[in-house]
Amino acid sequence: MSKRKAPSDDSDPNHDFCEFLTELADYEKNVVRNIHKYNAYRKAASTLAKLTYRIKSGQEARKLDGIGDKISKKIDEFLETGKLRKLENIRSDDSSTAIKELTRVSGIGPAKAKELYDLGITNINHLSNNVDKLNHHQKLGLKYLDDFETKIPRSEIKNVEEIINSTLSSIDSEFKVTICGSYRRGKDFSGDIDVLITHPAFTSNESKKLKNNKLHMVVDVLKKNNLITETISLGETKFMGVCKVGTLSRRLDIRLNPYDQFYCSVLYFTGSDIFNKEMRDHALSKGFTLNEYTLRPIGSTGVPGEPVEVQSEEDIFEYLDYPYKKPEDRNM
Ligand code: 8GT
Ligand code: MN
Ligand code: MN
Repeated sequence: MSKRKAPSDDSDPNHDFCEFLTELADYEKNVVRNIHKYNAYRKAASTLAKLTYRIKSGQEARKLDGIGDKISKKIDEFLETGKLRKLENIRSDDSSTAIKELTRVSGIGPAKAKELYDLGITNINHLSNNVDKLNHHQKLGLKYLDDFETKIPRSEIKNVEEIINSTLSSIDSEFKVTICGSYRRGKDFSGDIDVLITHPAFTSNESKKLKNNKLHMVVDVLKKNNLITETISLGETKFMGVCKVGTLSRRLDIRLNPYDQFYCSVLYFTGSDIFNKEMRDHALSKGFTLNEYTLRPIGSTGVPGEPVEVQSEEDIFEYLDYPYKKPEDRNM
């Protein structure tokens, strides 16, 4: 999993710091379940990842956005000793190790992992003998663990995109399909496939019944076509499941969002999650609330008003006085 690079690598001069910060972030998310600390470590890693020069001391790092006293001390410790005591302790702790392993399974979050650990289940092998403790999603996560941990090359996602496009256009030429997530951000490899679908006949002010039928219809036709092989969950607007075009099974997410809310949806679903969080925080500082559907001004009473009209992703940035970032510049 970890692709180690020498710290001197020109393209990524602070890679080793980012690596330990990411490991600490995952520990905070999965074991401690402190989402604030998780965000703080991720933010610091993202700041360091953007630098084109090597950080020489904690003091130097301290001047950067999102790096405080504690993280700058860790950078010093790492520079002086080549490791971190905190990480050494985490790595040698049984419950941390077990929770880290169990959360590899799609559908097993930190709380479920802790529950399993408390039942004495400490590794994947144990888990395979205790599938009765798992729900439908978690069972599929275990079944396809190896496949889901294998990154998906762009070419394969492009293939899926073409299959979905041609399948949907053969039933209704007005479907609009956009592959979002890390693929839209230009990554060479992705963890899953995130598909956003809209249709002009499905807008935010119409009855729920129609959208219900539409996503079910989409999933049905993609199943008949043998693209979708498993369903994890299927709601009115959200499908989670599994698809297969090559030799491996892949996690597939589909969203069906209203046509008039396409640009907020595509922004949200493109991510990254850290980028989304920064943009939402920025929106709040400008007196707006931004979500997967709309951008709304917050009035003096604190109640969000009517959504502003948005004709492009750029419009959203412009409303917020936020310098436009192309999808490939949202990898943080
Ligand atoms: P990946 O290559 O690991 O899949 O990277 P990704 O494509 O950036 O991550 P993702 O987890 O597939 O999320 C893509 C976007 O979908 C995120 O930016 C986020 O806003 C949105 N998203 C959802 N549901 C969820 C969810 O349950 N977890 C996460 N992490 N993101 C979600 O729509
Ligand atoms: Mn994704
Ligand atoms: Mn996803």
